Amino acid sequence: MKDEISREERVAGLKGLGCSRKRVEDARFTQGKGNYVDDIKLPGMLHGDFVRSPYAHARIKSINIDAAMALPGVTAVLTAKDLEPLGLHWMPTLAGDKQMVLADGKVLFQGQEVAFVVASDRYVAADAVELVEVDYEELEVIVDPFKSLQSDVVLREDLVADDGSIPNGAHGPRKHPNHIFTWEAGEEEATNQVIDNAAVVAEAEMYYHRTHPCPLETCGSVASMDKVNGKLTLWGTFQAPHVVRTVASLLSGIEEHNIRVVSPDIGGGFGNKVGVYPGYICSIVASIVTGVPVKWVEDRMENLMSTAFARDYWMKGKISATKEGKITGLHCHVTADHGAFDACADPTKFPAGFMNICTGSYDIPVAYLGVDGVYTNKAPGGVSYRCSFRVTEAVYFIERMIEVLAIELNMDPAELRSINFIKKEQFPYTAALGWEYDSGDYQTAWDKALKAVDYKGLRAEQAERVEAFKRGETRKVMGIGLSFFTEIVGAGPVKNCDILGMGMFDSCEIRIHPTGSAVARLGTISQGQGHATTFAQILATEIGLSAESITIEEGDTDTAPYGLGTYGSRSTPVAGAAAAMAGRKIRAKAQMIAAYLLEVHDNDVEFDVDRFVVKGVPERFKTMKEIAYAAYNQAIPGLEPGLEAVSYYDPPNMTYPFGAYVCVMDIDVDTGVPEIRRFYALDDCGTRINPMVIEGQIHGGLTEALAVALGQEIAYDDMGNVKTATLMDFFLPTAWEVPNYETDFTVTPSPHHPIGAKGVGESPHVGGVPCFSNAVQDAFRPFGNRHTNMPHDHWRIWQTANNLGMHD
Ligand code: MCN
Ligand code: CUM
Repeated sequence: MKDEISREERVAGLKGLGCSRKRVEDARFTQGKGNYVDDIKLPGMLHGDFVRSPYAHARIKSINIDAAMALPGVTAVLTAKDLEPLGLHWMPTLAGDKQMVLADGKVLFQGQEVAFVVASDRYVAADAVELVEVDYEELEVIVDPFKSLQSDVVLREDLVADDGSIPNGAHGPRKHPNHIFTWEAGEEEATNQVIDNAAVVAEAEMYYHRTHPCPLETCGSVASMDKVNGKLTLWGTFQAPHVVRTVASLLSGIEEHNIRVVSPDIGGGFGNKVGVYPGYICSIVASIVTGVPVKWVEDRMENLMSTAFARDYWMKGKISATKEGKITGLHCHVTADHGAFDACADPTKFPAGFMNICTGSYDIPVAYLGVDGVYTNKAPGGVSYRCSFRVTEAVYFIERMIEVLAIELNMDPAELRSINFIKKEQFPYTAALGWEYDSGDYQTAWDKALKAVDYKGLRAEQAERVEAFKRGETRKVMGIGLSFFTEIVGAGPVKNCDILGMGMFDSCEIRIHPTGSAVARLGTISQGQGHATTFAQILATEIGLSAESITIEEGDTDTAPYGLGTYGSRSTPVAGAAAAMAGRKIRAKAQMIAAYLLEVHDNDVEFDVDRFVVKGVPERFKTMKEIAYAAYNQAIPGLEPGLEAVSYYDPPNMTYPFGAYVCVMDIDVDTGVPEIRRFYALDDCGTRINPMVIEGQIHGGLTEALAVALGQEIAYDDMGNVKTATLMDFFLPTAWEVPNYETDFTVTPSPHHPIGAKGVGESPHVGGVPCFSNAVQDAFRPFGNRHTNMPHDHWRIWQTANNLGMHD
């Protein structure tokens, strides 16, 4: 047979790895054809709404639901008393703690769920919420974790024994009734010794404030209990639908095959939709009680006040070095504010997530990390916002410590980084705090970044600007923010990563249809990352069918293979690997079919783009389309009909993407307004699947980093009132604040991933926050600044200038 198109054209036709293929899901989203939880409307469906606590800490003396029940349209009002007989008034959290589903005797944070009203529509439910009378007795509020550890006020009375002793928590001994855990990594004594004897030591205390990802779509669920066949269907904004199914089964006693969990389209997750919320449980219980479907969708204020936050880490560091700037040791202690319940979604062995990646990109011989988790009167949670399990905190910490050390050494911070990078030939590299970094080439990336922005030129300009400022010729100072980050993404492996005992592998199942198109299902779930586009690209290259003819499905537990979901940028490292491995199984069978059809031995054919070719005889081949047809329609001796494969992939290690970011900023010292002149981001995520999707991920993550560094915060007053529960007060950047991002890349494949890909979704946030913050701090460095806390909003920046005497 003669080939009518060139090999190049055949490769391009696949739209496989490396292709900036347009996102297939956008045709739906841009035309209003997405299907979100709130779009689900079932016959007879009722609507739930919560009575929430106005107080951050109070005892509940009584709840009177009579007036609410009397309102026409109200079907039920659930309180903890109604859930108790079912054993559902408390639920386990993903961190091994337990959490009230509805307030049981007391409330522990403002916005806590107290009662669940079920009514004929959302408006009636909201009216009825106002009619529920709750009698509160206010208690002393604690919003400061340091005070919490000193206080006589016991927040979690359920965690103190009758004799006053303090039982162990899920992560070992607790020092105080309000203490959750102590977690340590590294060698404290050896580290202290090095630091005590070092030529140069820099110290810093920093607060990484509480933030919230605030996705466009808030959290919600629709539960439908079909009492006739005993089946529960639950639609919801779940980043891990299979985990929700297993947890729902364990909690309710309904057998797992009788529960179907569906994550439909999700309007942004950013970790906010990993946790299990009382609303999900209440919608299920209400559907079981009423016998009809029940929907619960929170509003914006509820989302900001009560669902998973990020950060709230108080970090204290010491870093030591030789006079020449070679780092010798690092000590870090964190006081971690977890709010009222420990509801982080960290793997069981890591109550402080992967904070022990805090040695960063540097070859630090000895280090120690200690983390104390503490209860306060704030909303629970802790893993959200492109964090990959506290890596954002870790990278912020080390990138600030480097800057502070550079000040101490009177050295250029770019040079200090270069001196200390883990070198290319040191990979795989085992860090002092335990992780084995898979691959990296930091110096090459760093040099490329510094050259791209003309770093030397920028420093010269900055020095001139300082002089001009001192001469009174300008009121603007200039900051050059640097950050170099190493990420750790792709949890598992199962042997050391699980959530509530559920091992962190992932999966892909492929079914090739007779005409050579396919459907592939995975255990992950896109919330905007473009999986329908990019997973098809991985498969296209592996199996030789165009991405255009491969449908990707995720999120329906009745059809998708079991997997642990999408967070911690684990989809590409884990499910992406499963996709490649399943694709290879397809190819192995296709090879046997091709050999039979071509009447040669299996080993005499080889794969070439979209076909199997007889070795050395390129005109003799069978395309994958022909092979697919034959798989179903031709009797092949010794082979079953059909062409399907499944892979459950337990990764041997995590992947370690990295990047080099530079931000150039001008700051008006009289108004405190920063102006971002330039932002350059170089990312290395190994093999790149879709450069355009990667760029989109980076733009989004950088914008969220800008938000967090420059103003976004969940702030509380001393009474535990959330001061930033509306978008009037909570800073969400728009096109107005966002600069033009310049993106760049290097490619250092992961040696253990089947296609060499690392994750990228969280990188821009992880590396972006320290970069923006360092830019602000660097602008004030020539005037004596060492460290100021984020968020660097206009007022705080103005104060920094004022404290440094720049308004005199
Ligand atoms: N990608 C690629 N090449 C690589 C790595 C990734 O083309 N080498 C592509 C992937 O194919 C995928 C996207 O980039 O389409 C992100 O992949 P990955 O880094 O594996 O991250 P996940 O898909 O697991 O997404 C999770 C990550 C997290 S944890 C948060 S938080 C976050 C983020 O993704 N939430 C998001 N980005 C988001 N983007 C949107 N639009 N919405 C969210 O809620
Ligand atoms: Cu930690 S936010 Mo993302 O992992 O869904």
